[in-house]
Amino acid sequence: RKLKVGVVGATGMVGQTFMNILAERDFPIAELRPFASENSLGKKIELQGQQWPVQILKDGCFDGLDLVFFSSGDDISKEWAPKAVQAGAFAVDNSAAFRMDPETVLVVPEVNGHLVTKDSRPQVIANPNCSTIQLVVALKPLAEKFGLEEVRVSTYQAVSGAGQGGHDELIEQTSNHTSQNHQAKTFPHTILFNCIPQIGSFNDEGYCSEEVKIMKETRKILGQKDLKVSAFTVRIPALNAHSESVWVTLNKEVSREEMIKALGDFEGIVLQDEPKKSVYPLARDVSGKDPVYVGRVHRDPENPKMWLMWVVSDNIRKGAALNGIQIAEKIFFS
Ligand code: 11C
Repeated sequence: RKLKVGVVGATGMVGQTFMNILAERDFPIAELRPFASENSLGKKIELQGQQWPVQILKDGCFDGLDLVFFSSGDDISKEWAPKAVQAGAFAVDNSAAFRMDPETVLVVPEVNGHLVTKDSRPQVIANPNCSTIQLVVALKPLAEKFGLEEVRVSTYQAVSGAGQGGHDELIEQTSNHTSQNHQAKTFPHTILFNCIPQIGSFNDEGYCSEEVKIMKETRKILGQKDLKVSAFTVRIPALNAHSESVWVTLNKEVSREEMIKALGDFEGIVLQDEPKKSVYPLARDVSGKDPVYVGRVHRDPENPKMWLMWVVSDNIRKGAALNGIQIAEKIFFS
Protein backbone atom coordinates (compact mmCIF):
# COMPACT_ATOMS: atom_id res chain seq x y z
CA ARG A 1 0.00 0.00 0.00
CA LYS A 2 1.25 3.47 -0.90
CA LEU A 3 0.67 6.30 1.58
CA LYS A 4 -0.30 9.95 1.33
CA VAL A 5 2.11 11.75 3.62
CA GLY A 6 2.28 15.32 4.89
CA VAL A 7 5.45 16.83 6.37
CA VAL A 8 5.00 20.01 8.42
CA GLY A 9 8.35 21.81 8.63
CA ALA A 10 9.46 20.25 5.36
CA THR A 11 12.26 22.73 4.64
CA GLY A 12 13.89 22.52 8.10
CA MET A 13 16.79 20.27 9.03
CA VAL A 14 14.60 17.47 10.39
CA GLY A 15 12.15 17.83 7.47
CA GLN A 16 14.92 17.49 4.90
CA THR A 17 16.37 14.48 6.71
CA PHE A 18 12.88 13.01 6.78
CA MET A 19 12.78 13.22 2.93
CA ASN A 20 16.24 11.65 2.65
CA ILE A 21 15.29 8.73 4.89
CA LEU A 22 11.96 8.18 3.09
CA ALA A 23 13.98 7.89 -0.13
CA GLU A 24 16.68 5.63 1.39
CA ARG A 25 14.07 3.26 2.80
CA ASP A 26 12.01 3.31 -0.39
CA PHE A 27 9.01 4.29 1.71
CA PRO A 28 5.92 3.77 -0.49
CA ILE A 29 4.59 7.26 -1.24
CA ALA A 30 1.44 7.95 -3.26
CA GLU A 31 1.51 11.67 -2.48
CA LEU A 32 3.79 14.00 -0.54
CA ARG A 33 2.40 17.25 0.85
CA PRO A 34 5.31 19.34 2.19
CA PHE A 35 4.22 22.21 4.45
CA ALA A 36 6.35 25.21 5.39
CA SER A 37 6.05 28.92 6.07
CA GLU A 38 5.01 31.43 3.43
CA ASN A 39 8.68 32.25 2.72
CA SER A 40 9.07 28.82 1.15
CA LEU A 41 6.07 29.09 -1.19
CA GLY A 42 7.21 28.46 -4.75
CA LYS A 43 9.82 25.89 -3.66
CA LYS A 44 9.49 22.24 -4.59
CA ILE A 45 10.62 19.22 -2.61
CA GLU A 46 12.03 16.32 -4.59
CA LEU A 47 11.28 12.80 -3.46
CA GLN A 48 11.72 9.55 -5.33
CA GLY A 49 12.10 11.36 -8.65
CA GLN A 50 9.01 13.54 -8.27
CA GLN A 51 8.65 17.22 -7.36
CA TRP A 52 6.09 18.24 -4.74
CA PRO A 53 5.22 21.95 -4.29
CA VAL A 54 5.54 23.43 -0.80
CA GLN A 55 2.18 24.44 0.71
CA ILE A 56 1.13 26.45 3.74
CA LEU A 57 -1.10 25.18 6.53
CA LYS A 58 -4.74 26.07 6.02
CA ASP A 59 -8.16 24.60 6.77
CA GLY A 60 -8.63 21.29 5.01
CA CYS A 61 -4.93 20.97 4.14
CA PHE A 62 -4.67 17.45 5.61
CA ASP A 63 -7.75 16.04 3.86
CA GLY A 64 -7.05 12.61 2.37
CA LEU A 65 -3.65 12.13 4.07
CA ASP A 66 -2.75 8.89 5.92
CA LEU A 67 0.11 10.31 7.95
CA VAL A 68 1.41 13.76 8.87
CA PHE A 69 4.84 14.25 10.40
CA PHE A 70 5.21 17.45 12.44
CA SER A 71 8.54 19.14 13.03
CA SER A 72 7.77 22.85 13.36
CA GLY A 73 7.78 23.50 17.09
CA ASP A 74 5.29 23.20 19.92
CA ASP A 75 2.81 25.92 18.92
CA ILE A 76 2.25 24.65 15.39
CA SER A 77 1.85 21.08 16.64
CA LYS A 78 -0.57 22.07 19.39
CA GLU A 79 -2.84 23.77 16.89
CA TRP A 80 -2.47 21.54 13.82
CA ALA A 81 -1.74 17.96 14.95
CA PRO A 82 -5.30 17.47 16.30
CA LYS A 83 -6.61 18.77 12.95
CA ALA A 84 -4.59 16.13 11.11
CA VAL A 85 -6.16 13.46 13.33
CA GLN A 86 -9.65 14.91 12.74
CA ALA A 87 -8.93 14.59 9.02
CA GLY A 88 -8.26 10.87 9.56
CA ALA A 89 -4.45 10.87 9.57
CA PHE A 90 -1.89 9.68 12.12
CA ALA A 91 0.05 12.69 13.43
CA VAL A 92 3.62 11.77 14.37
CA ASP A 93 4.72 14.80 16.35
CA ASN A 94 8.38 15.64 16.86
CA SER A 95 7.62 18.61 19.15
CA ALA A 96 7.29 18.57 22.93
CA ALA A 97 3.62 19.62 22.79
CA PHE A 98 2.01 16.24 23.55
CA ARG A 99 4.85 14.13 24.96
CA MET A 100 3.82 14.26 28.59
CA ASP A 101 0.06 14.28 27.93
CA PRO A 102 -1.20 11.12 29.69
CA GLU A 103 -3.52 10.37 26.73
CA THR A 104 -0.67 10.48 24.19
CA VAL A 105 1.78 7.63 23.56
CA LEU A 106 5.48 8.54 23.47
CA VAL A 107 7.18 5.99 21.28
CA VAL A 108 10.62 4.63 20.44
CA PRO A 109 9.84 1.51 18.38
CA GLU A 110 12.66 -0.69 19.77
CA VAL A 111 11.69 0.23 23.33
CA ASN A 112 7.89 0.52 23.58
CA GLY A 113 6.80 -0.10 19.99
CA HIS A 114 3.97 -2.33 21.23
CA LEU A 115 2.03 0.90 21.88
CA VAL A 116 1.44 1.32 18.14
CA THR A 117 0.22 -1.46 15.88
CA LYS A 118 -1.55 -1.88 12.58
CA ASP A 119 -4.80 -1.84 14.56
CA SER A 120 -4.12 1.61 16.09
CA ARG A 121 -6.59 4.33 15.19
CA PRO A 122 -5.48 7.73 13.88
CA GLN A 123 -4.12 9.71 16.83
CA VAL A 124 -1.25 11.95 17.83
CA ILE A 125 1.87 9.88 18.50
CA ALA A 126 4.66 11.79 20.19
CA ASN A 127 8.27 11.39 19.10
CA PRO A 128 10.59 11.90 22.12
CA ASN A 129 13.36 14.45 22.48
CA CYS A 130 16.53 13.40 20.64
CA SER A 131 18.72 13.06 23.73
CA THR A 132 16.02 10.92 25.40
CA ILE A 133 15.69 8.55 22.43
CA GLN A 134 19.31 7.44 22.37
CA LEU A 135 19.36 7.11 26.16
CA VAL A 136 16.28 4.86 26.35
CA VAL A 137 17.51 2.65 23.50
CA ALA A 138 20.73 2.04 25.48
CA LEU A 139 18.80 1.49 28.74
CA LYS A 140 16.06 -0.80 27.44
CA PRO A 141 18.06 -4.07 27.25
CA LEU A 142 19.44 -3.41 30.73
CA ALA A 143 15.95 -2.69 32.08
CA GLU A 144 14.61 -5.87 30.49
CA LYS A 145 17.38 -8.20 31.59
CA PHE A 146 18.58 -6.77 34.91
CA GLY A 147 16.13 -4.05 36.05
CA LEU A 148 17.00 -0.37 36.55
CA GLU A 149 17.31 1.41 39.86
CA GLU A 150 18.85 4.74 38.92
CA VAL A 151 20.12 6.62 35.88
CA ARG A 152 22.40 9.64 35.72
CA VAL A 153 23.32 11.23 32.43
CA SER A 154 25.48 14.12 31.32
CA THR A 155 25.10 15.14 27.68
CA TYR A 156 27.42 16.62 25.07
CA GLN A 157 24.94 17.89 22.48
CA ALA A 158 25.68 18.94 18.92
CA VAL A 159 24.61 22.32 17.53
CA SER A 160 22.27 20.68 14.97
CA GLY A 161 19.92 20.02 17.91
CA ALA A 162 19.08 23.71 17.66
CA GLY A 163 18.30 23.38 13.93
CA GLN A 164 19.85 25.01 10.88
CA GLY A 165 20.48 28.25 12.82
CA GLY A 166 22.64 26.42 15.37
CA HIS A 167 24.59 24.65 12.65
CA ASP A 168 25.16 27.87 10.72
CA GLU A 169 26.22 29.75 13.87
CA LEU A 170 29.03 27.28 14.61
CA ILE A 171 30.20 27.23 10.98
CA GLU A 172 30.22 31.03 10.87
CA GLN A 173 32.14 31.33 14.15
CA THR A 174 34.60 28.66 13.02
CA SER A 175 35.40 30.46 9.80
CA ASN A 176 36.02 33.67 11.80
CA HIS A 177 37.70 31.96 14.73
CA THR A 178 40.20 34.74 15.39
CA SER A 179 37.42 37.29 15.89
CA GLN A 180 36.74 38.45 19.47
CA ASN A 181 33.25 39.67 18.57
CA HIS A 182 31.15 36.62 17.85
CA GLN A 183 27.41 37.24 17.76
CA ALA A 184 25.62 34.55 19.76
CA LYS A 185 22.09 34.31 18.35
CA THR A 186 20.85 30.74 18.65
CA PHE A 187 22.89 29.92 21.79
CA PRO A 188 23.16 31.99 24.98
CA HIS A 189 26.97 32.35 24.50
CA THR A 190 29.62 31.88 21.81
CA ILE A 191 29.64 28.15 21.07
CA LEU A 192 33.03 28.07 19.32
CA PHE A 193 35.80 26.64 21.59
CA ASN A 194 33.23 26.46 24.37
CA CYS A 195 30.84 24.23 26.34
CA ILE A 196 27.54 25.77 27.44
CA PRO A 197 25.73 24.13 30.39
CA GLN A 198 22.31 25.29 29.25
CA ILE A 199 19.89 23.83 26.69
CA GLY A 200 16.52 25.57 26.85
CA SER A 201 15.32 27.70 29.76
CA PHE A 202 15.78 27.17 33.52
CA ASN A 203 13.16 26.32 36.14
CA ASP A 204 13.31 27.36 39.81
CA GLU A 205 14.99 24.10 40.84
CA GLY A 206 18.00 24.87 38.61
CA TYR A 207 17.20 22.45 35.77
CA CYS A 208 17.01 23.54 32.15
CA SER A 209 14.13 22.35 29.97
CA GLU A 210 16.26 19.79 28.09
CA GLU A 211 17.14 18.12 31.41
CA VAL A 212 13.49 18.05 32.51
CA LYS A 213 12.54 16.48 29.15
CA ILE A 214 15.11 13.70 29.57
CA MET A 215 14.04 12.93 33.13
CA LYS A 216 10.28 12.89 32.50
CA GLU A 217 10.31 11.26 29.07
CA THR A 218 12.69 8.47 30.15
CA ARG A 219 10.34 7.45 32.97
CA LYS A 220 7.32 7.51 30.65
CA ILE A 221 8.93 5.53 27.82
CA LEU A 222 10.42 2.88 30.10
CA GLY A 223 7.12 2.70 32.01
CA GLN A 224 8.91 3.20 35.35
CA LYS A 225 7.32 6.24 36.90
CA ASP A 226 9.47 6.06 40.05
CA LEU A 227 12.79 5.52 38.27
CA LYS A 228 15.45 7.87 39.64
CA VAL A 229 16.76 9.87 36.67
CA SER A 230 19.00 12.90 36.86
CA ALA A 231 20.25 14.74 33.77
CA PHE A 232 22.79 17.50 33.16
CA THR A 233 22.79 18.78 29.58
CA VAL A 234 25.60 20.64 27.83
CA ARG A 235 25.88 22.12 24.33
CA ILE A 236 29.28 21.52 22.73
CA PRO A 237 30.76 22.60 19.39
CA ALA A 238 30.09 19.29 17.59
CA LEU A 239 28.12 19.78 14.36
CA ASN A 240 25.90 16.72 14.54
CA ALA A 241 25.25 13.65 16.76
CA HIS A 242 24.72 13.89 20.51
CA SER A 243 27.02 12.10 23.00
CA GLU A 244 26.10 11.08 26.53
CA SER A 245 27.99 9.72 29.51
CA VAL A 246 25.60 7.55 31.47
CA TRP A 247 25.78 6.08 34.97
CA VAL A 248 23.22 3.31 35.35
CA THR A 249 22.55 1.39 38.57
CA LEU A 250 20.99 -2.03 37.99
CA ASN A 251 18.80 -4.00 40.34
CA LYS A 252 21.40 -6.75 40.52
CA GLU A 253 25.08 -7.43 40.10
CA VAL A 254 26.00 -8.79 36.66
CA SER A 255 29.25 -9.64 34.87
CA ARG A 256 30.76 -7.48 32.15
CA GLU A 257 30.05 -10.30 29.67
CA GLU A 258 26.37 -10.18 30.57
CA MET A 259 26.31 -6.40 30.14
CA ILE A 260 28.05 -6.56 26.77
CA LYS A 261 25.80 -9.35 25.52
CA ALA A 262 22.61 -7.56 26.60
CA LEU A 263 23.66 -4.34 24.87
CA GLY A 264 25.20 -5.96 21.78
CA ASP A 265 22.21 -8.25 21.10
CA PHE A 266 19.69 -5.41 21.22
CA GLU A 267 18.10 -4.21 17.98
CA GLY A 268 19.25 -0.70 17.15
CA ILE A 269 22.46 -0.75 19.23
CA VAL A 270 25.98 -1.08 17.81
CA LEU A 271 28.75 -1.70 20.35
CA GLN A 272 32.13 -0.06 19.79
CA ASP A 273 34.02 -0.94 22.92
CA GLU A 274 37.77 -1.43 22.62
CA PRO A 275 38.98 1.54 24.65
CA LYS A 276 42.63 0.42 24.78
CA LYS A 277 42.67 0.73 20.98
CA SER A 278 40.90 4.10 21.30
CA VAL A 279 37.79 2.50 19.80
CA TYR A 280 34.57 4.01 21.11
CA PRO A 281 31.74 5.90 19.38
CA LEU A 282 32.51 9.40 18.13
CA ALA A 283 30.03 12.06 17.03
CA ARG A 284 31.92 12.67 13.78
CA ASP A 285 31.63 9.00 12.75
CA VAL A 286 28.10 8.46 14.01
CA SER A 287 26.67 11.50 12.19
CA GLY A 288 24.67 10.21 9.21
CA LYS A 289 24.20 6.71 10.67
CA ASP A 290 21.01 5.09 11.99
CA PRO A 291 21.91 3.06 15.11
CA VAL A 292 22.62 4.10 18.67
CA TYR A 293 26.32 3.46 19.38
CA VAL A 294 27.54 2.37 22.82
CA GLY A 295 31.09 2.07 24.18
CA ARG A 296 33.27 2.58 27.29
CA VAL A 297 31.15 0.07 29.23
CA HIS A 298 32.77 -0.31 32.66
CA ARG A 299 31.84 -0.87 36.27
CA ASP A 300 31.85 1.74 39.01
CA PRO A 301 34.71 1.03 41.45
CA GLU A 302 32.55 1.59 44.55
CA ASN A 303 29.18 0.17 43.57
CA PRO A 304 29.22 -3.21 41.76
CA LYS A 305 25.65 -2.66 40.49
CA MET A 306 26.56 0.65 38.84
CA TRP A 307 27.89 0.83 35.26
CA LEU A 308 29.24 3.68 33.16
CA MET A 309 28.81 3.89 29.40
CA TRP A 310 29.14 6.30 26.47
CA VAL A 311 26.14 6.59 24.14
CA VAL A 312 26.26 8.42 20.79
CA SER A 313 23.60 8.79 18.09
CA ASP A 314 22.64 11.05 15.20
CA ASN A 315 20.15 13.42 16.84
CA ILE A 316 18.51 14.38 13.54
CA ARG A 317 18.15 10.78 12.31
CA LYS A 318 17.39 8.39 15.22
CA GLY A 319 16.75 11.41 17.45
CA ALA A 320 14.00 12.78 15.18
CA ALA A 321 13.23 11.87 11.55
CA LEU A 322 14.20 8.19 11.56
CA ASN A 323 12.35 7.46 14.79
CA GLY A 324 9.24 9.07 13.29
CA ILE A 325 9.51 6.98 10.13
CA GLN A 326 10.02 3.81 12.17
CA ILE A 327 6.80 4.65 14.06
CA ALA A 328 4.98 4.99 10.73
CA GLU A 329 6.45 1.71 9.48
CA LYS A 330 5.17 -0.01 12.61
CA ILE A 331 1.64 1.31 12.08
CA PHE A 332 1.37 0.73 8.36
CA PHE A 333 3.74 -2.10 7.49
CA SER A 334 4.33 -4.36 10.52
C1 11C B 1 18.60 20.06 21.35
N1 11C B 1 17.26 18.22 22.14
O1 11C B 1 19.53 19.27 21.11
C2 11C B 1 17.23 19.57 21.67
C3 11C B 1 16.38 19.78 20.46
O2 11C B 1 12.17 18.82 22.36
O3 11C B 1 12.55 18.00 20.41
C4 11C B 1 15.08 19.05 20.43
C5 11C B 1 14.00 19.69 21.21
C6 11C B 1 12.82 18.78 21.33
O4 11C B 1 18.76 21.27 21.33
